[in-house]
Amino acid sequence: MATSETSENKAKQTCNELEIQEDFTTDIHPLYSRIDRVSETHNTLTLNSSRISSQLAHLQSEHSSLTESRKTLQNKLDEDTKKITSLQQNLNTMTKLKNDLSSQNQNLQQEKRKLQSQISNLEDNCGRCLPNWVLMNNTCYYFAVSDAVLRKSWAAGRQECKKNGADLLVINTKEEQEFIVDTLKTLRYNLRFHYTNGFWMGLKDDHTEGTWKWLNGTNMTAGYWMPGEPNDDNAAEDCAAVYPAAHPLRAWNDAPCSYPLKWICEKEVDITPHNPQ
Ligand code: 2F8
Ligand code: CA
Repeated sequence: MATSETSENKAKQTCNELEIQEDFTTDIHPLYSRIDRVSETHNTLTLNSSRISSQLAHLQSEHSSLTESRKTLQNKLDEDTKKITSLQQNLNTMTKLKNDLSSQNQNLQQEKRKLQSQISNLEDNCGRCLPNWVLMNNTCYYFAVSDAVLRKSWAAGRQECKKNGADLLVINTKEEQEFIVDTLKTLRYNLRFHYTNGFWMGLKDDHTEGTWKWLNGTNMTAGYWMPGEPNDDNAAEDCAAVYPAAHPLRAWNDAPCSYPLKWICEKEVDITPHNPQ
């Protein structure tokens, strides 16, 4: 009996153990499976994290390299901008210099033409006229063309002529009129026509309006007036002036005697033999 009880107990114990094993497969095994999945996920995340870290390091390195490049380029840009500004300033200076030189060149060319004309006058005059005076048919003429000579009234212009033993211009012939206007135009080069660019002559109508008399007392017969002149503008124009007009035979105007203009003097050639030392 005792033996059979023992066998029965053993069988019961075996049954209990089997029941425990059955519980293990249903409760413990899923936990292990979850642990595996978590572990797998952990591994994946670790791998990703290390990849991201590596990419981040790469990007940081690229960023600092690009920042460095940007700094270098910015410095280069600043330097180039400075150079461009300096070149622009140089260009402006050079352009101004070029313009100044060009204007100086023009002035020198003009001066050269004047000097050449004076030399040829001197050569032609053979010393018979004063320097800067022009000889024509035994008469010396002075044209106050120089910019250094200020415009004056008719009376003051006449005084200047008298200082040199001359008087204001008297025109006796058509040829003399043409010579005067041509010479004016030659001497004044690019001088355009303007009422301020007139030259007083020795011709007035201050005694009787409309009766024009030369300084030598003769009445004017042939007049080379511009169209519409003389018009005694404002009833105040009693002195005559000649202008570098396009048409040499239409070149006179009457103007107020007090108006400031240039003037032309004339003087007979001194027939005393010239005896240079
Ligand atoms: O229009 C002709 C007129 O022009 C000028 O006056 C506006 C002249 N004046 C001087 O030369 C001072 C006039 O003489 C001339 O008739
Ligand atoms: Ca007039």
